[in-house]
Amino acid sequence: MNGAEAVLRTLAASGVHACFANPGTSEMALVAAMDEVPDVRGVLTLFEGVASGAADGWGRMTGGPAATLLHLGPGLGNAFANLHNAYKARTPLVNVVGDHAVLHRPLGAPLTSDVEGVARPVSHWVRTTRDARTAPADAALAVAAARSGQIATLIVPADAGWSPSPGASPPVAPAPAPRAPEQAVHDAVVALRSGEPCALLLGTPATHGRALELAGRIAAATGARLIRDTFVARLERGGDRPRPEPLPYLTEAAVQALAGLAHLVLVGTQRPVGFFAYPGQPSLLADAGTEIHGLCVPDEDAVAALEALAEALNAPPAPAPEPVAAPEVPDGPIDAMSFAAAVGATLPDGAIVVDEAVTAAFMLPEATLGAPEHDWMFITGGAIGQGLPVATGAAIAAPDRPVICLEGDGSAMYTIQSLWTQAREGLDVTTVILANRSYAILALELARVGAEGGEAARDLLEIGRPALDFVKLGESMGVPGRRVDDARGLAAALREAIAEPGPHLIEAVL
Ligand SMILES: Cc1ncc(C[n+]2csc(CCOP(=O)(O)OP(=O)(O)O)c2C)c(N)n1
Repeated sequence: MNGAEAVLRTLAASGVHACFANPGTSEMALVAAMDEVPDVRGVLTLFEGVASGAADGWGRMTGGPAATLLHLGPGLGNAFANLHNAYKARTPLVNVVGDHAVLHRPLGAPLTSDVEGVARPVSHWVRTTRDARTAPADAALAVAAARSGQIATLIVPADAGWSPSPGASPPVAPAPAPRAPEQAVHDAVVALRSGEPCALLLGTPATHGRALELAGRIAAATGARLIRDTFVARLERGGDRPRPEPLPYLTEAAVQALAGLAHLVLVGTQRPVGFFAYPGQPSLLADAGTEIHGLCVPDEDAVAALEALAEALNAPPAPAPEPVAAPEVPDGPIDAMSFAAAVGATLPDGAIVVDEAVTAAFMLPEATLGAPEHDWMFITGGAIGQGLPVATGAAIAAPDRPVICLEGDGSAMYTIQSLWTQAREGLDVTTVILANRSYAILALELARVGAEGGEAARDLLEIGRPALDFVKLGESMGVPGRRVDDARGLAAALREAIAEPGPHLIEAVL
């Protein structure tokens, strides 16, 4: 067995069952090993940003890592933006990046670069393995690092792949998440019992599963407000689940939402900070007079901290929230309001929603409040081009659930190649492209930062010249599509696309 096969066998033995790949010559031994290790499903992507985003989507849905297979520094660099989103999401993910053979690397061949340097800002764990003997042991360590919510990047020189290896390494147990200090639980109890206005602010580790349920119980028992970070990796919603209020994206709205709180208890997150700085606006969003209590930081065990808090407060199960009727879809054109109504009226049970709708997303949380149980995934690191790839990875991870990707037209064009992978793999993804033919959010931001733009500035913010034809783009990659320009037509198209298996595209003209 060579080093490449030993690495792949180690990944499989450690529970890595998908590899989103865009390989090159230095990864050929790893490519060849795919035939020997059918437990790892190789999925070809036509751009590395699709591979990294798809691995993010997989990790968000399964809680375990997928791998990417990338080609030296340039391939890893192409994957960077969506690795950044995955890094912020704390998604478990293993990058396997090929490099030149050890003796070839110093010779200045064209693809030589500082691969570790490219990896570092988007990796918690980076290692260049030495040879075919160390490669499988390093692969096991990479998976263990990933399993504790990290991005692990393993760089494999080509000769470590093609040389003989003693074989696969056994899995390495991940380090358990550290427990929040008892004092932090005690401080939160005192704050929540103070009778003063309190809120729990939930970050990614607390917006699904047992943690969300416990947070709902604690809020119901104490009267504290339940708020969530604006963009979390995975929010479980719908049915009888707790309904944390979203912290608004706009600084002034977020400041208003947090105003008047005496105590803010942070659960798996940091103190709230504006997405950007704006002249004359604060960067820190909570009132200066609000006492901030860190129950647990993102690395710590949020479930254990919330269990301890719920027990100390003797919090009973939370009552089911009031039912909310599905919205009526109005007659007329598609705008943020009617788009949200069409989504709210059609969202099926068990859906996975990937939200990169940008300015069209503002009304979605309210319009989908009464929907059946579903997951909602946000753009965690603000780097656009994540929606289509994350939807692709989520669909592979959860093949029995409908995936609905709500996608701005500008954002879609970063990683539109995802559609090809969706068609090739036969994935059940319905993509709605919000075709407003502009970078609308940037037109808003231009004014908000106090910049004055004329015609030349506006020209950099509109994408209608020439007009993009998403139906044709989809069809060229094997995804059937249709164009709609009214809200009821959108709702009908959504129903049809969701009912029919396989990928579909709807170009919704705003
Ligand atoms: C990787 C990356 N490049 C650029 C940006 C800046 N940016 C933020 S939103 C945006 C345009 C989004 O356009 P679209 O998806 O059409 O949504 P709209 O604003 O029109 O609602 C851009 C270019 C970014 N956030 N990330």
